[in-house]
Amino acid sequence: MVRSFLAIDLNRETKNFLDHAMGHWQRLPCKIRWTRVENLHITLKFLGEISQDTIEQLIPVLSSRLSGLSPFTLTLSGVGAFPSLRNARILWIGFQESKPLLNLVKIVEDLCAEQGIPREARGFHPHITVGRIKAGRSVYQKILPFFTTPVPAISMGVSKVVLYRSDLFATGPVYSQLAHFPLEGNL
Ligand code: 2AM
Repeated sequence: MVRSFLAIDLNRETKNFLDHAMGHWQRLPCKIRWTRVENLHITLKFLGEISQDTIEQLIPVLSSRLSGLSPFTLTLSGVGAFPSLRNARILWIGFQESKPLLNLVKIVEDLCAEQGIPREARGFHPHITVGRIKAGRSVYQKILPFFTTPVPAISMGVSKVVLYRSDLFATGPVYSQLAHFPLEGNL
């Protein structure tokens, strides 16, 4: 079984901004595991542990459907936390609303469901996870500078979706690319 997920990679400008910002946030007085720069991404769909057979069936289906979609642009917007600011566990950077992104997620969910992969029960909220709080509850006050960080409206073109394998280690996950699906159509 392979733990895997579908994601959008970030452009250099976005990674540079986040790298710089995480350098500041690292000084916050709270135990937080910050995401390694090479691991930063937007998750489209967490596939969970799926079989090699499922992966082999999914790749051509995604490839043919996604190749018909057009590339689009995403723009960074704001910071936030899951499940809520007051009870922050996951720290993230968000995006401006994007219809093409929601359309892409719907298509991905439908295609994955056809292959027997359960649909995401929670609503889709596009984000980049930048940190995971490892100790402490109600750390809102301690990490206030995170929530007040100005986020520049950096835009990035999205012209492919990537299928990643995720291997978990004590030092953190290692992601490796299994396939990528260019968006090269006009839908
Ligand atoms: P994230 O996008 O909020 O960081 C690989 O594990 C990616 O899949 C992570 O980036 C993670 O969330 C996302 N993901 C979604 N649901 C998950 C789950 N139930 N367990 C682990 N990761 C999940």
